[in-house]
This record gives sequence, structure tokens and C-alpha cells, in this order.
Amino acid sequence: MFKKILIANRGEIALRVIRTCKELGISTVAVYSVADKNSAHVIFADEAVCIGPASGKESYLNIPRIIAAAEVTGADAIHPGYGFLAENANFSQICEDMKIKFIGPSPDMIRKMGDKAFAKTTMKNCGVPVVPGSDGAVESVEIAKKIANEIGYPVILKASAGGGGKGMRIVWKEDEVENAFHTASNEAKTGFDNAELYLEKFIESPRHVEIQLMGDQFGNVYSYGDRDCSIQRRHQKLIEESPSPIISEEVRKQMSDAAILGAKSVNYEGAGTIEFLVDKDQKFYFIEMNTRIQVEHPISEMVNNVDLIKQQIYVAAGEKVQDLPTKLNGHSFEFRINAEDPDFNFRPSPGRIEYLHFPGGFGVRVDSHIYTDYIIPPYYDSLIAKLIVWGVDREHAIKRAKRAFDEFTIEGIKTTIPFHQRILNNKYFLTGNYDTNSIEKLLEN
Ligand code: MV4
Repeated sequence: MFKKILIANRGEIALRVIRTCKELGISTVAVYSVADKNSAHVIFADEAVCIGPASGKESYLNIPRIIAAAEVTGADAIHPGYGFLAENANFSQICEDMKIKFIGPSPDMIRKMGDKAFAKTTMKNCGVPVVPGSDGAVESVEIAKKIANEIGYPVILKASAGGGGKGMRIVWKEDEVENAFHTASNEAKTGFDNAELYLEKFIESPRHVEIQLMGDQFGNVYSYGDRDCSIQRRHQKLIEESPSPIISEEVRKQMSDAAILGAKSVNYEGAGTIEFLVDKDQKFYFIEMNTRIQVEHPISEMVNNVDLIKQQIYVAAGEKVQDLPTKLNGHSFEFRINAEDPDFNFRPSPGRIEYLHFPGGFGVRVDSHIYTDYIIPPYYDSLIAKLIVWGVDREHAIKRAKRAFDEFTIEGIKTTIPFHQRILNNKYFLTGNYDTNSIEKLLEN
């Protein structure tokens, strides 16, 4: 087992990893930017190294500085968290070269699954259902038109190097293909330095349902069930729940089996997520694989009663998965609390926390790095806390969430708490009757 883990991240996820390391008796090294010198992840780690100025590029994204911090502290592994370098194949490669264990997949795996067109072809070839569309990249406007005419409009053009909603264009009819193709490929070239596109049938008002996986070095891959992440705004998830309220037990089993099949076919190791779109008839289609632990992992932890970061550390150390998935027990929600003003188009609201009170009690969990007098810096993601609730069923989990929000107090900045409280009284939310386009409907009374 590792003796010392460096956490190459900040905020709530850095603290989340530190907590599990402590329980495992593993020492921790925090890295931080000048802007984060008073952050809780710095306070709770055994050691901390300042790696640069506020800018992400010069700190949490700066590979030489992070490797140097691991070298001087003698860390034998690095946990990347999510975002920043978590899906950077180059970083995974450099860790390998430096004989520091990267707690995540191999550079080759990150590269393969990061190429969304290639990942899709790989999944299709092993029998995982995928959205009908091009076989790999579309080389030209003419080929795009030809495929679109075969499968029928609307279609969607996506960047092979994209993911998470960047570099996509919906095309409703043939005379829009040319324009969409050029804008999407230019955007992809600028954003990802790779102009390659692929095309698929546009599924209207889908649900986004994903499967949490954990693979070990012995070829085992386990499914920790599904998460419904359909409540999003501009591709930012706001609320996630497990299990999905619209998936039948039969479809849930089929999705889990398909995800395991896909991950086994590439010898997947570590924590991973397979994302599916689910249409009105509960037909599901693979869209992407994420090769990291995700923000919303706690809801899967709650319904399986398993610490997923702990499993990640065990499998990275070459051991078996310690705690296997269970039959999903009860229901869990995650509400993302962002330092944003929901009344002003979710504009960022950094600043000092003047007063703070976290909710507690049975079935309530808050993952957060903030505290009274902490100043939220303006340079990073606006996620400041996650409220995670568990209940015996969906109805009880909703009641508990309402109760928890009644206690939750953050003063000094604007947050998404009032927005969540509104959604918790919305009829579409209460009946589970929402999809990825529902955000406006979810704010009706
Ligand atoms: C789609 C789609 C409809 N049809 N693909 C957006 C994020 C990226 N991971 C995939 N996305 C979508 N892909 C096909 N073939 C609709 C979306 C989509 C979406 C997906 C999940 C959650 C929210 C979304 C919001 C808009 C579009």
C-alpha cells in the first residue's frame, strides 16, 4: 500500500481524498496556489507545498511543479481528483516515467477514451448499444450529408476530442450541414487542437444516465449502479440522483451489464463512468466514457454503502476491490452548491463566507472545504459544497433534502441553495418527470 499520496487538486475533492487517506493510514501532501493558502485541503493535509500563483495554468495544471512537489515530499502516488489533470494522458505518462503511481488509468486508456469517436467505435464493436451515426470520424460535408440522409434528421455533430457538451452542433436539415460542419470543426480545432468530428442521430429530450464502474488489475470490473444526471444547465450538472427514477429494474440491469462489458473489453482499471443517453422508450445508447472519479460519486457511495475513493486507492496499489457493490439500497441525491447568483444568470459570486451552518443528522452528508471567514477565490470552479442526502426511497430522500436545506445557511455570498429549494417543490421534479432540456420547467411553480 502507498505510504504517502499527493493530491493534485483543490477544494472539496482534495479534502474528500485526504479524508479517505487518513482512514487508511496513508500520509497526505496537499499542493496549493497562492490564492488557496487558507484552504481547508491545505489545513487538513499532513504536508502542503505551494506550487505557484493563482492561475490554474501556473499551479494545478502545471505538471513540472506538481511532480517536483511529489519528489521533494517523497510521495509514492498522486491522486488527481476530477478536472485539472485527471484526464491528462501526458500527466499519467510522466507519473509512470517518474515511478509515481497515478491513481487513475494508464496514459493509453486516457488517450483512447478521450477520443470520443474511437471510444464509440470500440464500444460498438464489443456489443454495447451506441447512437446510430458515423463509424468513427466524418471526413467531409458530403459524407456528413450522406450519413444524415441515411439515418434521418435531426443529427448532431460532435468533436472527437470534445466531451461534456463542448464543440457540438445540432443539425435539423440538409442545407444546415455545411455551416454546422465548419463552425463545429473550427470550434474543435480552437478548443481541443483537433478538428475531427463525428456524427450521430440527435436524440430529442434524452435522459443522461451513467453507470459507476471500478476495475482492478485482475480483470474484474464492478458496477455500482446508475446515476441520473439529467438536471443540468449549460452542460453543468446541478442535481444528480441514484437510482434513476425512470429506469426499470430490467433496463438498469441491462445498462450495468453493457457498461461492464464495454469496460472489460478495454481491460479498464480504476474508477470510471460510462455515460448513456436514454430515450422516451427507455432505449439506451453509449455516448462517452469518463476515466476519472466524478463530482457526483457520493450518491453511488450512499446507495452501495461503499467508499469509492478507498476502492480507487486499493486497485491503484494492485489489490482487489475491497468493498463490492450491493443491491442498491434506498435513494440518494446530490445538490451542487455553487458560489453563483441564480437570480442573475448564475453569475459567479466569490467573496468572504460571513456565516456558515451545515445541516446534519441521519442521512445527511456535506462534502465541502469552506468555513466561516474563508474567502472563495474568483479563479476556479464555483462549486463550494455538495449536499448529499440518503433516504429509504425517493420520497423520503426528498423530504430529508428539504429538511437539510432548511438548516443550511451560507451568508456573505450568493449560492444556488434557493434554486435547489425551488426545484424541490416542483411537480416535474417530484414525479421524476424531467429530462436534459427541463431546466425551465423545473423552475415553474
Ligand atoms: C447528445 C444529445 C442528443 N443526441 N447526443 C451533451 C453533453 C455530451 N456529453 C453529450 N450531450 C448530448 N449528446 C445525441 N446523439 C444531447 C446531448 C445533450 C445533453 C446530454 C446530457 C445532458 C444534458 C444535455 C444537454 C443538451 C444536450
